[in-house]
Amino acid sequence: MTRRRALRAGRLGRRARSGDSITGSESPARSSGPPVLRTRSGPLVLDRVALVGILNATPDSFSDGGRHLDPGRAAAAAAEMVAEGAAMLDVGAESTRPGARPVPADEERRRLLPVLRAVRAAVRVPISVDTSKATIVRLALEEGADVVNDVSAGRFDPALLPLCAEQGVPVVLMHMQGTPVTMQLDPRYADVVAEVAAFLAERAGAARAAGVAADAIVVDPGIGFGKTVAHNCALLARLDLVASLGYPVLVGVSRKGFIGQLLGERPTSERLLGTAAAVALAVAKGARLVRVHEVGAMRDVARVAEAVVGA
Ligand code: HH2
Repeated sequence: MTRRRALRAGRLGRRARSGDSITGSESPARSSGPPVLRTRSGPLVLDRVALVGILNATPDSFSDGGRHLDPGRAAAAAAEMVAEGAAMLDVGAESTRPGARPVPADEERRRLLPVLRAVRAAVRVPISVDTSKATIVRLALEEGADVVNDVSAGRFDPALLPLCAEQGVPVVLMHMQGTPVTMQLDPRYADVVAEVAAFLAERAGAARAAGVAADAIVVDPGIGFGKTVAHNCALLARLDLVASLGYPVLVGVSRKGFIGQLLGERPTSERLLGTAAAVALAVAKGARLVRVHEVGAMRDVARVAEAVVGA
């Protein structure tokens, strides 16, 4: 981290501890009422927590790898998730689990497009495409995707944010330290929450400088992306600092490694209740979108958590 970024992160950390927000002049001007993501498939009104169902068209994703490579099976899973309450689906074709190597664009396209086509035909809710490549974004938008979900927040491909601006589509900007190959080797922060918030403020600024509208930006602390168990817990505990940036916050905790580690090396198939705890706490601290595998179960969790928050 540069000295300037470290100083800024330190300032953010101090302000967070003193309870102030970090929005200031950089925050998006927001009219009254809930945030709304305007997508080609209609508005996604975030007056309630939106459940984002995960569909990975990959052979190797850490949890659902291989299950949705077949377009017919992916479409059936998509329809089921929507019936269970998914407000959006996130379709990806490149695993970003720790240690995963980048997938060439040709391979990503070959996996993604048939699945995306089938899913688009099966559901009407907005679909986000989980990719860091502008060429894939362009093709996915032609196949009916509505939102871009970039785990690199526009850093891996400089053409991605200008393309989102040109196409007028919302974009999810996620924090990651390093790359999927390196990120879990030795993640370090002086103050993880302040540094992640400062990074997201900077990337939101980059998106706006590229022409993306303020109300088309979603930020995400990137749970599990270059973070230890303690870092992930700190981010969930102080997620309100990220929310205070003024953009809707998306959180992806579903079945992730830190839950397995907290529960004594539980396999991914046995992390449902751990995921539920993390989703409830994320909602309590301001998450407006939660990216999950088990939509029906997490809908119940989110509904109860938001009722308590709003009481
Ligand atoms: N997590 C994963 C992938 N994409 N996108 C956002 N915005 N936030 C996340 O937390 C996030 C994400 C990793 O989970 P998964 O897709 O289930 O696995 P894999 O990367 O192995 O495909």
